[in-house]
Amino acid sequence: MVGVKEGAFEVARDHIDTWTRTGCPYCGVGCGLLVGTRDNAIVKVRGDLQHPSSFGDLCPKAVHLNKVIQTPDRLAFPLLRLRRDAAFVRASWDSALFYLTTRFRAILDRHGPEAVAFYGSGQLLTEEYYVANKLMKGFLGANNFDTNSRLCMASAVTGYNISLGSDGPPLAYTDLDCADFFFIIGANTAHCYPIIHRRMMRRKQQHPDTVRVIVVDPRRTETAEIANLYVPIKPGTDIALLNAMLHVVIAEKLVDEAFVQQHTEGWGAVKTLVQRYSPAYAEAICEVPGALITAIARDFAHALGAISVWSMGINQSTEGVHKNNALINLHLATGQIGKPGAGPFSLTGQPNAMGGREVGGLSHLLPGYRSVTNPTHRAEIARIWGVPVDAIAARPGYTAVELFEALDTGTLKAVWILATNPAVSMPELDLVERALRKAELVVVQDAYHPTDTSAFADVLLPAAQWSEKEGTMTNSERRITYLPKILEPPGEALPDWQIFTRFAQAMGFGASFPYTTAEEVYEEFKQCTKGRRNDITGVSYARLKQGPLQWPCPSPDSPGTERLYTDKTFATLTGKAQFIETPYEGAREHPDASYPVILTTGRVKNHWHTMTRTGKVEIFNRRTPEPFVEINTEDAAYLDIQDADFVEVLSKRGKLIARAQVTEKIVRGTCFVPFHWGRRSGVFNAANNLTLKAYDPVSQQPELKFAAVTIKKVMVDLLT
Ligand SMILES: Nc1nc2c(c(=O)[nH]1)N[C@H]1C(S)=C(S)[C@@H](COP(=O)(O)OP(=O)(O)OC[C@H]3O[C@@H](n4cnc5c(=O)[nH]c(N)nc54)[C@H](O)[C@@H]3O)O[C@H]1N2
Ligand SMILES: Nc1nc2c(c(=O)[nH]1)N[C@H]1C(S)=C(S)[C@@H](COP(=O)(O)OP(=O)(O)OC[C@H]3O[C@@H](n4cnc5c(=O)[nH]c(N)nc54)[C@H](O)[C@@H]3O)O[C@H]1N2
Ligand code: SF4
Ligand SMILES: [Mo]
Repeated sequence: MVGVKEGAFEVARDHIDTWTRTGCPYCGVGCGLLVGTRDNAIVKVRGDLQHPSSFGDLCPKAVHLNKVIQTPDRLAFPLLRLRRDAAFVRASWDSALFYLTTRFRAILDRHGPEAVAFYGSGQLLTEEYYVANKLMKGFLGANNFDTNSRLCMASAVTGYNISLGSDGPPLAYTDLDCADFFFIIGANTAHCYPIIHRRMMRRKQQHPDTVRVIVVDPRRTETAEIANLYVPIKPGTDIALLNAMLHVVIAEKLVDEAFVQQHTEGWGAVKTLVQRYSPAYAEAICEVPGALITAIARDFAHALGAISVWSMGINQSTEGVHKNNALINLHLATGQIGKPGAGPFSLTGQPNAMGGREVGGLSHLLPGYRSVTNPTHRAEIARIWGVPVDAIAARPGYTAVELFEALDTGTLKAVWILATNPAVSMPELDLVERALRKAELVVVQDAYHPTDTSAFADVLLPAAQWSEKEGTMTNSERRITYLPKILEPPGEALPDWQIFTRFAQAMGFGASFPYTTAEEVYEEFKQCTKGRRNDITGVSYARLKQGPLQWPCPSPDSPGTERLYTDKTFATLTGKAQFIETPYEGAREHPDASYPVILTTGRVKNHWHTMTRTGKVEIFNRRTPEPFVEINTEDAAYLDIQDADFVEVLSKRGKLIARAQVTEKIVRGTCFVPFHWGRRSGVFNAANNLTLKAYDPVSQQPELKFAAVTIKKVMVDLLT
């Protein structure tokens, strides 16, 4: 009887009133979803067959979205406290905004515009970024709007800019269907970009004799299962490998001389530089056998279409920009760019990291791929915003790490954190906690409370999240998807753009922030892209409701653009792509006798970042219930560590304690810890207790993939 009852209940629960087309709120693959709802609740999520980026495919994170949206820990009302040791009390929006304007005005009056900052996220909708960015850069007077994209895509942005003259991944996913060489370096596509991964896998399965896949990673991840060749590399040494590949290309006369002559500059200097990177020389640095390096270089150059696919294993480094440039150098030397199935494809992690770059969501950028340091760019944006040219500061604002350092030293007084959880995701959590404790004012705008970061807030603002608001996002292949509002948000939660619009109005900037809908914001932003690389003036909500579009799309009758640089004219002043000298320098911290092991960090299948959402899905927690430390089998034997033993990992910054996963799938001398857990789950659970804040000098992206640590076994009874 019970069974029948439950069965009946299942049928009733699965009854769906409406299916709505939307985009996925997780990763940058940007799959199209169909969301089945009933009574203001999501019942089921399916893949959207009509979405041109995913054709109905989706991964478990999206399938289980129905369990993460309407939860008891949703932040539904503004909460306020006048002292950090006091309990939060509920406030109306009016009183919360009144409190915030009073505090902001006082800080601005006393300390000037540099004393306040917004810290956002690649998970905001394009419209939301735009409003927050405009408020900070055009009206509050400093450029202190940075985002977690600084921890994610900053090196790729800078790499593309320097090498090709503009940001923007040049490829489309259709290129994955016609490439015959995939060079996956520093990306775990199987776990982090499952639908792109499946697409590459399909291509290989269909053409097993002609398509080759190479995976370069210090860990033999599930991604390596589709590889013809897995290349175990010592962390932090990719430049040596890439320079040596170029060395082989030159030595074996595989350079596309015509392409190099006609479409590039700077070849001579790079040619000279890589002379010393013989495969044997590189082998001594990256520990990849020279013969293997030669073989990969040959395959790369001989391929009809070679695509390199990379992500955080390349970007999150003190040499992240040069790693990007070194990869692009290879594409330029072999002419593997601007034709079907070829090119350097940086995968974007967050669902709208691309939109963030388009609206200028980093502290040195302005909307439409512009820079705050460029006077013409400032003038163009000032005109659209209706402010005097000098209203936009010429100096870049604080970047993510600088922002927390400035809170720590007291130069920065107030921070408004939205759609990111820095108390888990930033390097050197001691610094982050100290900074947040010292701050005069911390505003946290999130969908949930408590989070690791909300614990430090004075004011908590409830954000409507995915499915509860409308707007747009751009995925890794420059494709914009419209996401409609499907559900009512809980309590008084508001879309992020509305919160900033109301705050701007309360600050007295109402005339410049008159928005009543997300579409009005979008229409204004669109004007900022006119004539720019990421021109979307031909894209309207009405068009997007018919289906997603790839930019540039400069007129209403433009079908959008599948692939960039097909005419081999690059975005530089001369139209030529730039070869960049990329000497190998190595990671900032060196293992030594006290800290002999290299730590690298990253993700697991199905958990999303700081787990405010995926942490609510039972089967994901069952699969990965707690942090762990991957240790190489031989290292473990040497340290007398058995699988599942508790180990202590210590760096100069702090400590982590977790179970060991002893495996041959990680190179010797290296360990790996996922970063999903923060201190709220246990002080010593956090990978970012160990990481360091050192960053790339140009992109200012911190080194989250390399720290020196020591590991030892701990007895559990000593822990209790
Ligand atoms: N399941 C899941 N998917 C996600 C996310 C998530 O949290 N969970 N987050 C999304 C976001 S925002 C991002 S940015 C992407 C990140 O996607 P990925 O970059 O693919 O993920 P990571 O695990 O951070 O790192 C990728 C790989 O880099 C390797 N690596 C480390 N050091 C080096 C090195 O020096 N050289 C090389 N060649 N490889 C190295 C690691 O071993 C790891 O396998 O994933 C997106 N997708
Ligand atoms: N050690 C180590 N650290 C890392 C990395 C690593 O590889 N290793 N990777 C880095 C990278 S690439 C990234 S992208 C970051 C990610 O790190 P975070 O951005 O800190 O991670 P999330 O958990 O995605 O945080 C998003 C927050 O926004 C909230 N939220 C969700 N939807 C909305 C909304 O619509 N509005 C608002 N206001 N809030 C919302 C969520 O509840 C959550 O608190 O981590 C970085 N940190
Ligand atoms: S691959 Fe990424 S975008 Fe596609 S369903 Fe999974 S998480 Fe969402
Ligand atoms: Mo990311």
